[in-house]
Amino acid sequence: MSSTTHSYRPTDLPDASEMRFGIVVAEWNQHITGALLEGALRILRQAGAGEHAVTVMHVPGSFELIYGAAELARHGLVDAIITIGCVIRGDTPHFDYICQGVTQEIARQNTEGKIPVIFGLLTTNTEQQALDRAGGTLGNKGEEFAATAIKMVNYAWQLQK
Ligand code: DLZ
Repeated sequence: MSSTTHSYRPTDLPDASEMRFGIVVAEWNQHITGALLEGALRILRQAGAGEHAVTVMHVPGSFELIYGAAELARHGLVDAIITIGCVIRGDTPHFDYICQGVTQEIARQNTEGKIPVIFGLLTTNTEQQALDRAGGTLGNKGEEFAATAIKMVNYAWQLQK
């Protein structure tokens, strides 16, 4: 994991071997979201999450992350959900509407739902900025999304004890 993106390392993470994760991935800008997904899966595995403990679901665009995450949570099969999408301002006439809609709805799901929903939406001005964050010069943000999910499940479980 690149040290330029954040300060924590995979070895600092709680054991994820008993945790179940859902990942909802947007198909728009697939070359970016696919790389973010790979990064997220890598960290989940390194932290001990089993192959069958990770459910990956695909939705068409970032806007559909809202429904995708809400429905996945409703089924009660996972302890946290990671959303992964990428909206590039230059390519997207209604960039602000998509970004605001997804941000507000994922925030709402975190306060009204029962499990953490990780906000893994890259919002960049250019494709290069997105590439930099999807395994490029600034590391892979997917790793950070996964590490955050593990930490939040651990947080929830600590409160349940
Ligand atoms: C329509 C659209 C556009 C123009 N750009 C993007 C984008 O950059 N990233 C992304 O994830 N999705 C984009 N979409 C699709 C919308 O998220 C959504 O799928 C459609 O508006 C249909 O609801």
